[in-house]
Amino acid sequence: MSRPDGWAEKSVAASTNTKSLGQTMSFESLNFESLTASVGLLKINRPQAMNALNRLVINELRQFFGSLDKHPQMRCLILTGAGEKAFVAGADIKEMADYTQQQAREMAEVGQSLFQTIEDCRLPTIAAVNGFALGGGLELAMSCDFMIASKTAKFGLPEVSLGLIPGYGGTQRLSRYIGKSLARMVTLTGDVYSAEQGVAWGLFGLAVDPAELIPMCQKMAASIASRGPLAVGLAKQAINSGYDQTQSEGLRIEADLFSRTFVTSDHNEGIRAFIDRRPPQFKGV
Ligand code: CO8
Repeated sequence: MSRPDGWAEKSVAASTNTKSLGQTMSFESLNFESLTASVGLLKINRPQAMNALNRLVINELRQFFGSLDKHPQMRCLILTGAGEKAFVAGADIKEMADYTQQQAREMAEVGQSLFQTIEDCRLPTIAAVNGFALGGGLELAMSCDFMIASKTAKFGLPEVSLGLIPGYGGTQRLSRYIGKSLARMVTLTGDVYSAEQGVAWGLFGLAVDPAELIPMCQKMAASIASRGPLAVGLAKQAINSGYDQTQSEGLRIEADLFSRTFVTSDHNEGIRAFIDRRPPQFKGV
């Protein structure tokens, strides 16, 4: 696929700053830190622009998620926004201002492909929604495995107020989270809604005090990281692969993936540890 102007140049510039995961990662628009050996925290870091997704951010996220296979020690990633006010306030409106139809299509496809990679990747991801999650920001959060919000967070798909429609998957993923009627209400009004409302609709798993957001996500990430990593990956795959299928096809997928756990050493270890009344030592094999 050809890229909009400037895409390749940005890609090269960002890659020169990249160090390997697990060490300090250095991107221009992202901050990565290892909270523990197995849990990472990734921040979108453009607080002066409410962490809006410009080409650089999209490109660095592509690099970040593209390099995960080399880092099997990471078992869960928390994704959040830098600063107090925003998770991500959408795609960068100023950058989009002069797009042609062709560029708009290409940018939408690049972002959609990235968000699909996040949804499909082996690494469980938690969106810690710490403030405004609007437009592309909500679309990014929805590509994570689940979302935990600060009680002060706000969300919405305000694209229609700009004369646009969502382009990073919002018209498809929101209805899968909250149902078609509510998704149409959020999308067609373009209004901004509270975190509490998001919990009531099942969009966010929980809404917690702002100071508790990262600790809560870290606690959940620690639970995930302590489980059999192959089983966690296969469970995610079973839910995602079966979701848009008929139930009988979903059950076939589940039986297939369930049976695959029986050729892993981890399943022996998990069952043996239960019988021996000790914590399991999973190795991911
Ligand atoms: N893009 C670029 N800059 C932004 C964005 C954004 N999405 N959001 C905020 N900023 C900038 C502001 O322009 C401002 O910069 P400056 O100080 O240089 O003027 C700075 O961030 C601070 O913002 P505000 O002063 O507006 O802060 P407030 O606290 O008053 O308001 C809001 C915060 C409510 C979040 C407000 O900034 C806002 O409404 N932002 C826009 C939200 C929005 O409409 N998002 C949807 C964007 S469209 C989209 O996401 C489409 C996705 C699919 C794209 C596919 C192809 C590209």
